[in-house]
Order: sequence, then C-alpha cells, then structure tokens
Amino acid sequence: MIGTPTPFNTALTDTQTAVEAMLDAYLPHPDGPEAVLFQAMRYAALAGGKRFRPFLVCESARLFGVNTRSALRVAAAVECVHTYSLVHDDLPCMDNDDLRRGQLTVHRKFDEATAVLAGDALLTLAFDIIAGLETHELAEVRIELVRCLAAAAGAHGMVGGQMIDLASEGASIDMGGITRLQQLKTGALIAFSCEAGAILGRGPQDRRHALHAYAHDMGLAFQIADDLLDVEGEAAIVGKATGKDAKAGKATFVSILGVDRARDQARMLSNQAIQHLDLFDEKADLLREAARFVITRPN
Ligand code: GRG
Repeated sequence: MIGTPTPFNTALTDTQTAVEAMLDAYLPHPDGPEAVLFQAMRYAALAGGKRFRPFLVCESARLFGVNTRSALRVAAAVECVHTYSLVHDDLPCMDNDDLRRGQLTVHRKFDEATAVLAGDALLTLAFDIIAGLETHELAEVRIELVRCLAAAAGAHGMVGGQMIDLASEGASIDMGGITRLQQLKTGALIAFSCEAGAILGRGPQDRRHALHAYAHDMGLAFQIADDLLDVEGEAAIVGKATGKDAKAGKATFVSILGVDRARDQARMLSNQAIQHLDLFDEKADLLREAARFVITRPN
C-alpha cells in the first residue's frame, strides 16, 4: 500500500505496527455471551487502514519530546474513534456500503445491530484509554485530551459534520458550505491528532496554533484528495466503492471546482500546510512529508 521505503513510508509503517499492537492489547478478546461484539470490534479496528491519524499524533508528540507509550495510547484512542465513525458511516441508514478497507463492512459481515454496538463500544473505549493514568501523569493533561477529543468527535465536530452531510444530500451547497461540512466531518479529528502532541508535551501556544493551522489546511487537502479518489480511483486500490458521490448527487469539492481546479486547490493547501510548520526545525520533516502524502496517496 505504501510503496518505496522513504523515511516517511518507513515511519508510517512503524506507526501502523506499533498502534496495531496497542489496539490488539486494548481490544477485548472474544469470550462469553458478548463474544460477537468483541469479534466485530476487532474485525473493524484490526482491518488495516493507513493509520494516518495515529501517525499525526506520534509525530506531533515527537516535536515536544513526549514518551512513545503516551503518544501511542492517544494514537490508539484516535484510531478507535475514527474506526467507529467508519463503521457507523457504512450502515444502511447512512452510506450503505458493502466494502471498507478492502473487506466486507461490519454490518455485512455481522449484522446491523452488532455494527452499531461495535461502533459505540469503540468510541467509549477511546475515552477509557485516554483517561488511563499511563497516558499522562497529570490529571489536567488527561482531562484536556478527553475534552478536546470529545469536542472533535461530537456535535460540534465530526458528528455535526456528518449531520450536515446527510442533510445536504440533493441540496445545493456552495464552496463555503462544503468547506465547513468537511472541516467538521474529517478535519476536526485530524486537527485533534495534530494538537494532541502539543497537549501531551505541554507545548507553547504559538506552536499549538501552528499545528492547528497546519492541520486545518492538511485536513482540507486530505478531503479534496478523497473526493478525487472517488472520481478517479479504482475500488480495488481505494478499498471501498468509488463513484459514489456522483451517483448520490452529492456536492463535493470536485463537483463544485472540477477535477483540475480541485487538484490545484489540494496542492495549494498542502504547500500552505507545510509553511505553517516554519517555526519547527527538521524534527517536523515527517509532518511536512505527510502534507505531501495526503494529496498523492493511492487510497
Ligand atoms: C458516522 C459519526 C459518524 C461520522 C462519520 C468520518 C466520517 C464521518 C465518515 C467517513 C466517510 C468518508 C469516506 C469520509 C472521507 C474522509 C475520510 C474520513 C476517509 C477515510 O479515512 P482514511 O482515508 O481511512 O484515513 P483509513 O481506512 O485509511 O483509516
């Protein structure tokens, strides 16, 4: 999936391995009358995926000298929230998808009720992991992480964005509307992932703001790339059905701007994201690479 071994690809692969080991340790093993729920949680969370948000957590944490175990716990928590959102997004009452990360979606493999419960349990597991003493010795840091993750995932973040997305199907939506929708639906969790390192490392406000600005532009570039993959990508490589946005009559960056302008916009945002990192030294090079990766990724 990742291609030739560049420093960025190697670091992303290392994060994938480490976060998957962490998820494996925290996810319950199928046992007892609720075994199917545990099986579904493991099926969803250990199915691959780029682990891009965990990578952002780990790299932002490295900028502030945070220990690896703390960063990986937050990374695993973010991935639990992201996985829950995908499981629920795929349900028949939402996007009604059969394929995710190259395998059957959770409700198709198990059933709808199990998929709803597995998503719920992944979301709550995330907060259990973050609140644990091993995440940070200071309760105020753990509370800030909980509060910021809740804000990113909830009604004023990802869930709110999903609601706007559902409500705007078939409706006309302009560039401002689609930008806000995507900032909430995809951008908020990406922004939390980038800021989590600064929270863990108690970084100064100017560096936190710089990471926020970086995440803002990169999140939008990530979403435009996703819209382009839906138009141009092959399902076998993307790991999910493509061409869905146009079929559903959904407004996207590509439907509003067209393919060429959307690609230019993604490039511009990726460059702008990199400029926001100017106050960091070469320790931020992998985050600079990440901003390039989001617009060139194959899935
Ligand atoms: C159901 C509460 C709720 C929210 C759903 C994030 C989301 C909101 C839905 C996902 C739908 C989607 C395809 C959004 C586009 C951007 C996105 C989040 C893509 C998937 O993320 P990747 O590419 O996936 O990081 P992997 O599989 O690599 O983890």
